Amino acid sequence: MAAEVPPLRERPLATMKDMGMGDMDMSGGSMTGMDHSGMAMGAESGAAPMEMPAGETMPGMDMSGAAAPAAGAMAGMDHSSMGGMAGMDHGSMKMRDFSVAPQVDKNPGVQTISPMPPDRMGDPGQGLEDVGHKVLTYHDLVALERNPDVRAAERSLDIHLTGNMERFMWSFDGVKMSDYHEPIPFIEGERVRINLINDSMMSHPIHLHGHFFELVTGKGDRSPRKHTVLVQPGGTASFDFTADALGDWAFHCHLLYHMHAGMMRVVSVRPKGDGE
Ligand SMILES: [Cu+2]
Repeated sequence: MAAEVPPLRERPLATMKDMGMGDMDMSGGSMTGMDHSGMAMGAESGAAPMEMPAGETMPGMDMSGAAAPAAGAMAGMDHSSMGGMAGMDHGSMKMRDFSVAPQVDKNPGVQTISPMPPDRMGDPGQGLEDVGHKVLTYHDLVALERNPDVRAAERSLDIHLTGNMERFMWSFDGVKMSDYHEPIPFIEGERVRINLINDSMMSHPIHLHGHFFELVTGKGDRSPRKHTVLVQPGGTASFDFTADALGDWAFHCHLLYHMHAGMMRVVSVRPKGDGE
């Protein structure tokens, strides 16, 4: 049997939402006609070209427009099609404002900070917004069985997924694994909400070894259980987990070239009362 090769999908382009600029109405791809030419994203001088493909930006690509990162305002953007953001002061929206992410180390490895990252666990994913067929998201998942631990989280922890696409630098909270050896500590049995905040324009599938966790998607005691969650560009994903496996565990982006670049940390689950 033989069939025609189906046509390729349209090449997805990153949008304002992928830059963490809030939950705007992107229906119909209305942002694709925007004039990005004057928008400085972490560019010290001049404007880096902003219409980038959703795929990986690899070393060796033509990065002639790239400049050293610094706080960049979005002056010069054509805001005429940004209906969902009416009333906002677009002229002052910074794409590298560390005041919204105080824990993130300020260094050249952090190209952008998402100013208003929305929860994107219900989004279909880059390039799948307008494909004309049903696309499943994390919101469609329900656990078959009741979750083993349905306690509310005792504390929460924000972890920023940070990077610099032009320099191919990747990190958590602006610090790559090789520069920081302290593990993220947990006490045996504690239940913690982890909020992953993607400050980059790429998706990162974040993987925790040794544990399953429950995605926070409003499914109560039937929350979907995962060990890896995809955090979409400029957005957030949250999960609750019970630190029930003693020891040191890898915690990293599962795009292994991101992990190798430093987007990884050790999670250490310590016995109760140990050294406290
Ligand atoms: Cu990654």
